[in-house]
Amino acid sequence: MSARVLVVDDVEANVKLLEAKLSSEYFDVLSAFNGHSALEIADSEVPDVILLDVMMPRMDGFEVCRRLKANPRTADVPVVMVTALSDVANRLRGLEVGADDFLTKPVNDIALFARVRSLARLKRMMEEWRLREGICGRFAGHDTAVAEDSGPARIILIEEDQFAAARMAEILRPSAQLVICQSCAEVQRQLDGDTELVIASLSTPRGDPLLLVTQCRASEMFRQLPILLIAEEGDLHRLAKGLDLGANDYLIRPVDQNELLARTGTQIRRKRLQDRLQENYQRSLSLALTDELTGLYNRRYLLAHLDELIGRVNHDHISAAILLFDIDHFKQVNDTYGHAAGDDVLRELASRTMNSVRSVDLVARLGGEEFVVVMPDTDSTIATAVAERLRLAVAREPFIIRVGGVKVAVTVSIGVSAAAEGGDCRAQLLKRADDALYEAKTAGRNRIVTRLADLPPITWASLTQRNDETIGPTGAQGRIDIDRRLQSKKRAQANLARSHPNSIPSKVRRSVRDTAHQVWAMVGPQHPIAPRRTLI
Ligand code: GH3
Ligand code: MG
Repeated sequence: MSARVLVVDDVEANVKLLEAKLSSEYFDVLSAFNGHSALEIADSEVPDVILLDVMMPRMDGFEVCRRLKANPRTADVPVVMVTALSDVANRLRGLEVGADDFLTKPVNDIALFARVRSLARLKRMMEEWRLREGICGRFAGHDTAVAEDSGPARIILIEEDQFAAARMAEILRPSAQLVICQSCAEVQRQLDGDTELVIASLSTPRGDPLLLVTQCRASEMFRQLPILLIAEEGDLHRLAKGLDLGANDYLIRPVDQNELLARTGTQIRRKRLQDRLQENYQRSLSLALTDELTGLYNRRYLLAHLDELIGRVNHDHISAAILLFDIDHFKQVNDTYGHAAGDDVLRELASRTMNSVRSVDLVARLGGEEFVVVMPDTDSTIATAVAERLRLAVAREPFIIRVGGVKVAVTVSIGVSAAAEGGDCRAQLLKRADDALYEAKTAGRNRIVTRLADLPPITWASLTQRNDETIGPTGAQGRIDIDRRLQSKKRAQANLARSHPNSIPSKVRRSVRDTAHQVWAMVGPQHPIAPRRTLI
């Protein structure tokens, strides 16, 4: 991964040295020689990481860092303070103004590269979540409020040295719920969805903490779990490996109390922010695609789904049918029992509908008191039978209104239509179902009407006919077009053979089997028409 790094130092030789080191590892390097130009470049270029010298004339690194973190454009850019001062007071001051890490001059290459890579990775991930949250928030029409950080964090600590473990526990306990483990295997048992941080000593004799880092990063559940490594001064190689594998931060022994508190605090705040962004994203996604009242899919999702399905009907020659239904005299329910009672009826209808169809069928609220069921691999005869089952499921038992427990008799009228191969589209399919629904309403309600397309049915002859359409343009592109059409036609033959074996003249049965094998060879085994014993 290449990252853009801004190097800030008033001594040109220092800038050149870091520039050379970073460029040799294929990082893209920007440079600034004072605080003011650093702020300008950071604002306009938004780098992935900033390496910031502390001692600079006019504006020192602490002030630059404070301003970077106060600017919303640069607040998420990780800042590494590069300093000759390794004393605790300066480190703490850096953490207070929002620095993410420190490197002490002369800068160790391994620590530098590992740090920059790990921080750049973190920034990109946060950007991705913020972007998704922003888009989905707009899409779903709600704003993304910041959740308050709350409660003590659950931290797992792997530390074989009991004295060190007890000391760390004493420091962390007031703001954390600490679980101390003696081995990596014990950590695996203790890890759960509530864990917010793992602190792992690299010198743990029982199990390899680096393996634990790899395992967490490979698992869906713990991919985002912060891991803080504790290393000895002489263990920098393993530490760099750990950071490369995905550990988030580290502490060098002897561990300073305030640095431990500051670094655990930063990781936990990040994890909570990330969880919030992820939750908002998922909520926005579901708000954008589902109906709030009933929990069913909404119109937007339904229309996109229908387009997709009709594409498959036309291309892969599967069958599909829809039911469009509407509550009879629903206005009277509202007028008699109130709007809240009407809402109860809508919710109960959604639930009865879900219980009347298969799990592969899609149930959506088109709007108001109008609903749609989309059924793949279903012809009009079966769809009409499902419609009757649904009509009875609604009419058989009265609906119970929550407030007052009143029983209300509800019925629905249903229009049924099936998608026709050879050029049907979403609008026509919905129009036919809507016409059928209108007919059911005018014929007296609480009934089903099925309306089919006025298109010639697909026959074996129409599929085997060699017409001019299969002979496309010549040349390489023409060849590809023809291959695609033949592929589609052969797939259609194979599907017809599977769904209606009796419609095939016996003399072509052998050729169909060959066709199925040929198509299978062309489209690969992942395609559903892979030859089956039952085909012929
Ligand atoms: P028909 O048998 O011809 O369908 O008659 P109807 O009364 O069901 O149809 P009409 O179109 O006259 O009335 C539909 C009513 O549905 C009017 C509207 O206020 C109500 N409605 C639409 N959306 C909601 C909703 O979300 N909640 C509630 N409670 N009522 C709704
Ligand atoms: Mg109605």
